[in-house]
Amino acid sequence: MLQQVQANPYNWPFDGEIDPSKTALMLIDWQADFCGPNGYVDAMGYDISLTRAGIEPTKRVLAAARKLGMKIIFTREGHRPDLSDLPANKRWRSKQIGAEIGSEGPLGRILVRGEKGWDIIPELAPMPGEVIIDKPGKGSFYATDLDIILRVAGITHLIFTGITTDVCVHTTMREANDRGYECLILSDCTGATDKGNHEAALKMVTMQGGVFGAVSDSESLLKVLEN
Ligand code: C5J
Repeated sequence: MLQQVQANPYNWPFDGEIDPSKTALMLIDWQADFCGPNGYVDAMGYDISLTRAGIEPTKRVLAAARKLGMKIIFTREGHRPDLSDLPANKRWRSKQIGAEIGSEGPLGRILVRGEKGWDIIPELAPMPGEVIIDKPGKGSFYATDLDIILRVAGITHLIFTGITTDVCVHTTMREANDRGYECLILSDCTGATDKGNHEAALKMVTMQGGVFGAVSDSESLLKVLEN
């Protein structure tokens, strides 16, 4: 068992010590389309230095979590090559901003499964045996087998890294919180397409006594994991 992590608005987890056998590290959508040059986020004109900022701290947390034998869960947002799981409004909106999902780009077809842009970046590549969840939406529980995988493995606590803070990370954390998982998000292991949105998303977590869980950072967590 490991001691609590310093976090806001309460030291995490709420129920005392961290049990690594009941805790999973979540790596949400560390895909080239969200943080690589010429990917989806880049094509929309956003600053990818904001979504890349969390790569190095997440690498350190991932290494520590692997050493402790914690469950590691990767997710990927993407669609079937025939786009049969792509809602018309999602496609239309992406076209409006000049990065139509399913269209050809420098990293292959945007957000399509199997393409270069859809791949997880090499810095945070999964190892054999680690779970990868493919999802068509922003949340990682919708239209996936994530919940059954966590429950069969006896996981009750989730630590979140990934991109983007305000979209896929937040949606997944909210879905997890409603399912009773005890959640922690790491401020420097996440990033958004807008700095203000990143900060607002983190602040939202801390309201109402920790409405979706708690917020910490890699340094505070590593102090506990590497102790
Ligand atoms: C977005 C994501 N931002 N992975 N996806 O569209 O957060």
